[in-house]
Amino acid sequence: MDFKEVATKAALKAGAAVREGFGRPLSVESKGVEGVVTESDFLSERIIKEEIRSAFPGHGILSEESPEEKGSLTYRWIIDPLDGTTNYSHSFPHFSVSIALEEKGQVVLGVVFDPLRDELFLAEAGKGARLNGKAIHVSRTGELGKSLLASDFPKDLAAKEGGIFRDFAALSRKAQALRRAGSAALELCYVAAGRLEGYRNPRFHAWDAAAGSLVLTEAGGMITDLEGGPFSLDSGECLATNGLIHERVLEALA
Ligand code: 2AM
Ligand code: CA
Repeated sequence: MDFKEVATKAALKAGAAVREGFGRPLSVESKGVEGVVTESDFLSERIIKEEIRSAFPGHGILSEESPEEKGSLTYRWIIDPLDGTTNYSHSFPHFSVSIALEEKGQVVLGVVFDPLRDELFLAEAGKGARLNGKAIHVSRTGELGKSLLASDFPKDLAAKEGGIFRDFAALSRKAQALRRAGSAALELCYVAAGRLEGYRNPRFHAWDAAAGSLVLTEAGGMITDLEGGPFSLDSGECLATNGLIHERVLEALA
């Protein structure tokens, strides 16, 4: 099997397990400022890692719920076994499984699966982005006032920095509407699919955005840091849009 097949199989299998646990009583543990974790996070991670290890035993793996496994210098998988765990733990139906593959530090494959809606977003570098096999593209809306935006941010940042809410209020006033939906990977794919015009996140981990950022750029979207500078998974912040409203968002927050 090739990279894409393994990633897809792993996402579908892990997603099915996550869906199985949805709405059932689960043990929910606190990770402090990092939010919560459930049995489904660990189960999903085990399933994905097993699929990857059996196909590509030498590859490196960075996954949210376990220490990084250093492997080949060329290939590293970046996994969020359950993105949107807070939603999940409340039976709020918005979460995903996210799997990306880096080759020499560049994300070359991204798969984000929403098991409740049976939506699989997939992108390969240079080959476009697809939702359940059909090509997707960002929206053509150029006006902030007609844009649906989303923003996620962790609770500890909200407690410490008043700026987060000032930005949130400014975007709420200028956009058609603003959501705080809770799954960074899925929100990036929604910008890619034209369901949102933009998404802003002042702090994420590499696993939240690795797959979604490739789906977004392959669908014609733009992603930068919060000031409009170059985006990287290590920078831990992003503004992702359809490209047309990017400057408008930066101006609205200047
Ligand atoms: P998670 O569900 O995998 O924890 C929600 O605000 C989004 O931010 C989700 O993608 C969530 O991922 C992520 N997230 C939650 N807490 C975070 C933290 N402390 N730092 C960075 N990202 C976080
Ligand atoms: Ca997670």
